[in-house]
Amino acid sequence: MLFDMQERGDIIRPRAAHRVIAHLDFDAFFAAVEENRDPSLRGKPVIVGGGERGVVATANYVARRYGVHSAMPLRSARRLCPHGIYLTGHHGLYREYSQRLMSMLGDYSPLVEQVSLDEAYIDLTGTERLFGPPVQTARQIQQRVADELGLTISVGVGTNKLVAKVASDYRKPAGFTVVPPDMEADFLAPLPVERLPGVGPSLLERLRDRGVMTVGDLARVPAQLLRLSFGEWGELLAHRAQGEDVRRVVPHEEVKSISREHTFEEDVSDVGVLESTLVSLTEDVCRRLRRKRLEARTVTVKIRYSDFVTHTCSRTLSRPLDVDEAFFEEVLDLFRRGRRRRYHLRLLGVGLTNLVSRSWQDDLFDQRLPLLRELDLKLDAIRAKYGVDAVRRGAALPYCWPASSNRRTSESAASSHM
Ligand code: DCP
Ligand code: CA
Ligand code: CA
Repeated sequence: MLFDMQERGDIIRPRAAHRVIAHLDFDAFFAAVEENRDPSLRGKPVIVGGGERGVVATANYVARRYGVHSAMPLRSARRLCPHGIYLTGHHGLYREYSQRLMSMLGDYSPLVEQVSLDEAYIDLTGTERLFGPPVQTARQIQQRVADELGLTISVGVGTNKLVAKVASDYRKPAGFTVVPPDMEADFLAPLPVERLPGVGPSLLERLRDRGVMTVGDLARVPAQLLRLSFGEWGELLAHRAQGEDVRRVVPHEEVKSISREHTFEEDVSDVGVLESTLVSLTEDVCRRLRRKRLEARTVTVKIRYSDFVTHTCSRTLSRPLDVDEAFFEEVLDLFRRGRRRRYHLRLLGVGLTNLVSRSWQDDLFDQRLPLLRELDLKLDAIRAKYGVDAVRRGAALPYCWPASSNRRTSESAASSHM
């Protein structure tokens, strides 16, 4: 099989002309960690999910044979697999494994980009002199993960992120798929078009209406036509169908805090104005939190009175979150309790600290969170397109921002990468 090149570890030779990028993804991540924690689970169907009304976060491969899959209501899972072992999970432990993978990857290249708790890209271009052929290095990493973490990952290697990502999903679990240079389009062509990242259900439906089933079908549609149908995204799609992707592997700085403050042009005492300002500030920091794929546990409100006396008060949530709604109440409550003097206010600030990469395990705990997040992400998308003032929640309305000069944004970062 062309792309199943287990034995041809040297197939990608780094030349200046192309990059070597690997994408790594843990197999059945939460369930696999649970099996490590309790080896007696091995070989049995294991389902990690929460509460009686919750959904499946993941199922191990044994449980998947019964048709159990992520995001399925637990009730349906129990019907399909009544003798399965149902666990609510150990999220701190998942983070620990995730961090151990990331720090291991840091041994091989400074260009490591964590995409979610269980996956990352690593750019191995130019590492040949230190570690030998990059494909073999990717193989070694897979072996080290098995030896040191006791977990399997699936790995895809290619000349860009898109191809590496699709390749890591090509064979699972414990897959190792290499797409040689100039074979990108051939590799993708026979795959169902929804394997391309970014092709979700609604786009898929529109593509199918036009007879596009595989990536190859898509590659044959003139770019012009795709642009007409899907705008800028259509153009991108045309490139993706050819296996082209110029995105770089960008290591995240380890952001320590995200904050924003607002200095009033004239000191303010009106509670409506103060609270709507806090709502706007909260929306702003949460949007930046989501953009960085982070969640925060601690929220801080800063209050500066007209005489420059400044107070800050903080609260730490029982678990990290990233939805606006979760922080509104905390911020307003902190403000109401923290404002102890009768002076007018000169400045308000909202900050988030105790940041961790997001896991989005919320459905396990709270049925409302996915809906709130969907709303937040839609607002984020509208703001990215039309500007931050394009939409505002009612709560943020009574007060409109004046010129942006008196808003200050800050992010403090540590120098090390994740
Ligand atoms: N996850 C979740 N809810 C979802 C999807 C995923 O909580 N709807 C969590 C549980 C997974 C982890 O994120 O273990 C990683 O997600 P993946 O999509 O990579 O799925 P798995 O690692 O579980 O399985 P695979 O072997 O298919 O990668
Ligand atoms: Ca995975
Ligand atoms: Ca994943």
